[in-house]
Amino acid sequence: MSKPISEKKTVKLLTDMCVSEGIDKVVISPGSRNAPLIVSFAAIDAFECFSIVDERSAAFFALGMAQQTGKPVALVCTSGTAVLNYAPAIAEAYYQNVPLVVITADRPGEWIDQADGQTIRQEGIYSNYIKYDCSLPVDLYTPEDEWYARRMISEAFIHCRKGMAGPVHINIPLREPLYGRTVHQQKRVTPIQYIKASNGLSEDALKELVTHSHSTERIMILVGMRHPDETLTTQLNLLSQHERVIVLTESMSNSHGDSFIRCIDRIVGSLREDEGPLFRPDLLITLDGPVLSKMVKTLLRQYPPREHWHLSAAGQVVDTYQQLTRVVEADPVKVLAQLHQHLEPTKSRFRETWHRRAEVTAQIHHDYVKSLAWCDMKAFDAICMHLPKPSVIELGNSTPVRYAQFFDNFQQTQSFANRGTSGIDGCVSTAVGAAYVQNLPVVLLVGDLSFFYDSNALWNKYLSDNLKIVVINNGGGGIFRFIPGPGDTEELDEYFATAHSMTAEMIARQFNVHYLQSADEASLLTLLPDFFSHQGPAILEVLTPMKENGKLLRNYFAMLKK
Ligand SMILES: Cc1ncc(C[n+]2csc(CCOP(=O)(O)OP(=O)(O)O)c2C)c(N)n1
Repeated sequence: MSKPISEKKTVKLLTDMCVSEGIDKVVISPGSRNAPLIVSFAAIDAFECFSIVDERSAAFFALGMAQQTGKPVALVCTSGTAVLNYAPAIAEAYYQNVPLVVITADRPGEWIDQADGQTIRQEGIYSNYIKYDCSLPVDLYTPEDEWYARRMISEAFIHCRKGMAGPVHINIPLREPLYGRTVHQQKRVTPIQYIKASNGLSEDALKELVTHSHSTERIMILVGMRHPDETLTTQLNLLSQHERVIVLTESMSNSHGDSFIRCIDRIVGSLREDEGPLFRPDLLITLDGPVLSKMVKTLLRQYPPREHWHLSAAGQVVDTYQQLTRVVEADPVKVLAQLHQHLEPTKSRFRETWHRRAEVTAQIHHDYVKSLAWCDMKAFDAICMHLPKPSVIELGNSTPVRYAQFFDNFQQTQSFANRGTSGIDGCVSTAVGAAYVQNLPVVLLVGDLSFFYDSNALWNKYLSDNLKIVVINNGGGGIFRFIPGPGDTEELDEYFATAHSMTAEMIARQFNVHYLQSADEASLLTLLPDFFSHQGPAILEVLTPMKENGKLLRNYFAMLKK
């Protein structure tokens, strides 16, 4: 039976993670705010604890041990100037590449700068000489808090050892009372593992990946926003031939293959409550680049994979699905090639399950769009059928980037969008810049608010002939009529959708850009060929009924579920 330790959940998590990460030496300096840390580290047999009053010397003592063993040593002190006294040894460890895990107790945020004792601004206090720093939540009230804290502690250990070793800082705010103890329920904590594999996976790591992949009939490779990369696409195509592998891509994945699942939202949007487990992977493999589909994110958070490997050239620790088990710092192409070489053919219905649903939902999609009255979705359908081939698509944030996810044609072009931070503020300027250096037609699909917001993009001497801008003018921020929440408020028109009746015509005239306008399907179909073949920059404004779009999009998902 384990001994009682501090009742603080953050301290329990931190000490558990220190055990899993193999910390065996802890240098403690006395104090009150760090009492929960002291009683816990001292009570756990896995740690050899040292007591040194002077924090400055304590930190150099830890440095000496870590320097000789090459293993991280933990330091624990109270709040206030105690923290500053670690600084000389931390700076030395930083330039000497010695791994130290610096744990400082702190007051909760509301007490900082309130003339309370031993309280200074501790977050980021060593910022010039530290490989990673974080401040844990004050308590772990929700599973999200726990996931957040676990991820930050994992990251601290990763950065402590990654590449050139060095010091990391975990600040831990603790609220009174500080001395309560309890015997916690034993929970398994699994730190995120970090594997460095610049030249591909080592024999051991490869063996593990292969063992995992062999023990599963359900592997999902989810590709988010990426620049076109032929070698990656080739590897993904090879892997997608396996019965137990599905490759999910989005319009901005810029990776195309006959066996890929392209319109993710169509499929995930069709799943009933009880169907999630059928579509869940056991092993999820992701690459750098954000994934747009909220639906697939929700699915994977609700039905988490047993293992999630993130392959990242930059070694980024990104846990979008809250279940990350490993980060592999490597060229993903190399790792996927190794996986392909070792993956034996196995009977599995996983790929078939996804593909069957893809076929069914494709049919529903086509029937629904065909039957639609005039609206944004109908306009997208017409536009995507007339896109010049080849062309480069720039997608405005808000609904354009999401509508593009539903249509197959958009999955077969080169598509880009400002999804790094998803602002509506620079979509037009980005397209102007892209068109300037691109020989292919560059087609921007953008909402009216995003267009007006960034209409200064046209006040620019570098508008090129290949630039074609389609403004989907639905009289405001159409997204707010679709997402749950704003639609039920009386502020919808004025403050969310910011309804208006402006058009882009005068702006086009002001900047001497060719302008066309359509307000129904027949005129759009007539104008599209002229628009795309116009010799010079052009704007096609498509007017759609403001209030219908949200309803029709909601109906679309209702139809998919039927
Ligand atoms: C700079 C910035 N401000 C605010 C937002 C929040 N926002 C997201 S979508 C949106 C409305 C966009 O409307 P529109 O461009 O007309 O596209 P639609 O919703 O009709 O597709 C707003 C204001 C944002 N993403 N970026």
